[in-house]
Amino acid sequence: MALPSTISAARAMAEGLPTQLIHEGVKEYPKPEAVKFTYGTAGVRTKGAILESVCYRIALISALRSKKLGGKTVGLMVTASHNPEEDNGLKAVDARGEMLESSWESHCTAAVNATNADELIAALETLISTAKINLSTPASVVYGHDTRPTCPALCKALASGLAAMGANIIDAGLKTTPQLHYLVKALNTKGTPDAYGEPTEEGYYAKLSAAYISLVSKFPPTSSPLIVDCANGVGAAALIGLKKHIGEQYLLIKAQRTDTKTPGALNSGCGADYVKTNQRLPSGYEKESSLAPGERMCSFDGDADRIVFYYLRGPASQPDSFRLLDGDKIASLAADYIVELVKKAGVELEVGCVQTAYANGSSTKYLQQRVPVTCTPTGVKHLHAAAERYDVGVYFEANGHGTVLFSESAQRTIKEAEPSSPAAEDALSQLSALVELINQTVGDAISDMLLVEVILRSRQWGAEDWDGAYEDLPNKLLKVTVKDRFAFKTEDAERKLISPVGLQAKIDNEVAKYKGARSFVRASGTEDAVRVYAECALAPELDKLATAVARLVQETDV
Ligand code: 16G
Ligand code: MG
Repeated sequence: MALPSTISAARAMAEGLPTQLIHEGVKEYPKPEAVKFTYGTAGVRTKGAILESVCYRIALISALRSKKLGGKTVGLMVTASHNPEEDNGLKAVDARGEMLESSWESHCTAAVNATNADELIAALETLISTAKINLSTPASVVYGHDTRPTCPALCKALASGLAAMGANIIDAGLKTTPQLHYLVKALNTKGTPDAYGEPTEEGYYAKLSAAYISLVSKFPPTSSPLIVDCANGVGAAALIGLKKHIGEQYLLIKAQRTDTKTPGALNSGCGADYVKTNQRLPSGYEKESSLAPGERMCSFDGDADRIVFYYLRGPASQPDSFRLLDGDKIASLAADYIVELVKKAGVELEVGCVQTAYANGSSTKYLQQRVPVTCTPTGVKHLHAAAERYDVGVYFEANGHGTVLFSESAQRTIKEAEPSSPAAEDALSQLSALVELINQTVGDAISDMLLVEVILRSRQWGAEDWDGAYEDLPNKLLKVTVKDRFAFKTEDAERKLISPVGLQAKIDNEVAKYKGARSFVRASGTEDAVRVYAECALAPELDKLATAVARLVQETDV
């Protein structure tokens, strides 16, 4: 189908939805039969080969979202993050660079499951009347994609949907997910007093690198390189871009797993999810590199919005040498550092931390002794919203998704404060640079990597010093396949099951048998399974506890 001219489509919009074009689009991108799509925590995610209809339809909704927001630019990102290469997905980004407003998710689900054009148009009309959208408002949408082979076809479907709606289309090309979020925010704030940065990929590197260099330049450099596993994904390209802006005297990086061309390489035996889930080095690392004990290493995921660090305490051949520094450890490092700076700066700001039930109990205990801590359900949007309630909200999932949010008033306080001493002045200027360094729109592997490097450099710490903050409780994550995962409903930030009735009491009984134990069960938002998390004080008891809870889930499955 040829792309309709934006002007004629825009004219048609003034009268109503471009129904003729939508009929053509649905014909060109038919919904696969017998597939039910869900727009959930990570947008829609499934096999890339069956996603064209989803892209076309979510594009229509994005144009409506932009209209709803008075023509501000919204974003679409084509990625399946840490999932295997044949998967793909689509995620919508709102005008301030945050996740799509959650009340729109059900409209997305309705639109992607409509079986024909009339049903789709009806779903869009419901959205238009519910959200009171003025169709004559212009629309603008920027989209980007990761390195998956299905991306070009999906982007084509997406562009076709945007053109049908007469939207202004900005094709950002290959981007990390956080870069796309950055672009949305930068485009919408350009030329205003809140300008976030140049709305280009170069602008992103320039902003981060300037802040990073100003933060580290007064500390002696670390001589050992940071070994970065790019998951054979888009993070590899971003790292090259970043290195052009930050000289080796400031950051010595050894990039690994940068192969974005070999089919099947993406996230295979590497990446943040592999390292976190298996609690081990990327596959093959031991053989390739002469890994000195203590050397800092980190892994991005496939779209570079997640990062975990790790190091070896002894020789790679010893199984207990591997030490993980996950999202919880990053949160603790960041919260400590920011609390200290706020104190030194002499400003009144409440620093708080947001975690999920997956946070290791030791990290929660450590953080609670220092800052207020909130627990939310899994998924970035929940943590992000809770972090916005603090002046400075540090949020991280254990899996490495996270960032730090400085509220508008906190930013003003930092900017306008009158320092009472040279030390306070220095702390204030470091806080100002942190506001620039940290991607405030969403967790960002590159920005988080730089943040960790800044803190380690300023403390003159190695990985082992950082690791010393607390000792993780032994923990395990199991996946149970059930008939209907939606039967598993939770409350109290996913820490308690309310359905199936009676199961929670049985889990509590089991947990009570072990020292310092905790376990919870929740339905996955991204896979057709139920997840079981267990932790306890004594490592030899862990398997028994996790298996017992998993068995309870299986027995209750109806
Ligand atoms: C998605 C979420 C991530 C969460 C994960 C949980 C976003 C951008 N991503 O990847 O935050 O940790 O889902 O997966 O919100 P699960 O529901 O399958 O356990
Ligand atoms: Mg990701």
